[in-house]
Amino acid sequence: MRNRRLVKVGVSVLMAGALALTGCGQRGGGGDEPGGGGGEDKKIAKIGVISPLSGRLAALGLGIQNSVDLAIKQANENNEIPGWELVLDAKDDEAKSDVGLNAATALSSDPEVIGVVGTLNSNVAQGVQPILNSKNIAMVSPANTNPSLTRGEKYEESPSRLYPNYFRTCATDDIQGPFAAKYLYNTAKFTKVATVNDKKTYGLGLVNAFTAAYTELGGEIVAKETINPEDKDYSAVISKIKATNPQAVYYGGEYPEAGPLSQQMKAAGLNVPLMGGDGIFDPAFIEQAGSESDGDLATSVGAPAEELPSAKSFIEAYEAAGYKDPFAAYGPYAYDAARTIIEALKVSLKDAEDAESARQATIDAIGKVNFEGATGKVAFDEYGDNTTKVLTVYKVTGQKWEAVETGS
Ligand code: ABU
Repeated sequence: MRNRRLVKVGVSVLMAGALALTGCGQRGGGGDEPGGGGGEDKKIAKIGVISPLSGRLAALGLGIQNSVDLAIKQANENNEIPGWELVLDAKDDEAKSDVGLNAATALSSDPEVIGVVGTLNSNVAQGVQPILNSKNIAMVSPANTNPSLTRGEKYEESPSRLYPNYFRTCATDDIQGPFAAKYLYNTAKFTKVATVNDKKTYGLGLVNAFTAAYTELGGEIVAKETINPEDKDYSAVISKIKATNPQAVYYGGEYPEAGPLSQQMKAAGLNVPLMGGDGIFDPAFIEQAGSESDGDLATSVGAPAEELPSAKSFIEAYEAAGYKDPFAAYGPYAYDAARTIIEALKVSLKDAEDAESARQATIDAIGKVNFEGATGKVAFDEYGDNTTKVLTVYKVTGQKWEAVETGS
């Protein structure tokens, strides 16, 4: 007999949900504790999250967790899946591949888990994808931007879908890199750029995509350097770059390294903008880069949430819920990733006996979703990529990220 758990959902769960919305509750999804007194019996379906909830990228990962939590609570309160209670099961991957593997293994061993939102990091996703795929658990990432995750290593010449369970709501680096290249070459009129990457899946892939587009436009890459993420002193790399007189440095990696790199560049007299991708788009970059970071640049996924009519209700609900951490770069995309799974569950759980038996139907239904999310229209192509691809260039202005150009 399949593992099937019923909870009684009544007045007390609604109160727990309300408490959680005010930030007083720890448990996601409105709680699965038996409610008191005569409520409806409900079956459980869990939506997992795998993202950095502690460590170097927690500022981004917590925004993902909270945004999924919000989507789940709203779905429960609106009884969007009659007869079912959705429950959040969030796991911390610490932005590390091995920890992500353990998180995926734990979630995939739980028969109540039907879908997972995550991961943040493309290199962590590479390990998580096959584990969840082997159990037919849908995985929807709000933040993995490396193109190979959906279309394989040869994503340009012969794209081929690797894992049928994998989808993502964000745009990808084969668009993000060229978007940055066009900004630096066409808009900023820079013809000489140095690149630095952290040798990881995301950072290296992003720099490669940038380089191809920038040289195609006519720009020159005057230096190609790498750093080790654990390094703290970038003086050797900066000396080499400085000798080539670049007009900007394009960095592939994340803010914990990009911030100090920018700060050390300026301190060493290399007073040119550092530009990076969505991995550096967080206030923590500016805090670490310091007062000389005005003029630094980043691209990030989507249009600025504050300017999107579609994101208005998400932002209002997020603020009303009182989460301690901001929704950050990927919050609206994580909310839409959770909404993607919930939309699919409306179909797959309708006549299902339990969550485990509805996993494949959930993957099938995700492939067919088409709805207006916080970030705009959400629907997936044959590889699992979102058909809506929007990016924005941001510039540090007065020690704040300010949007300067949005395009698709
Ligand atoms: N997209 C930026 C950070 C996450 C990643 O590794 O793709």
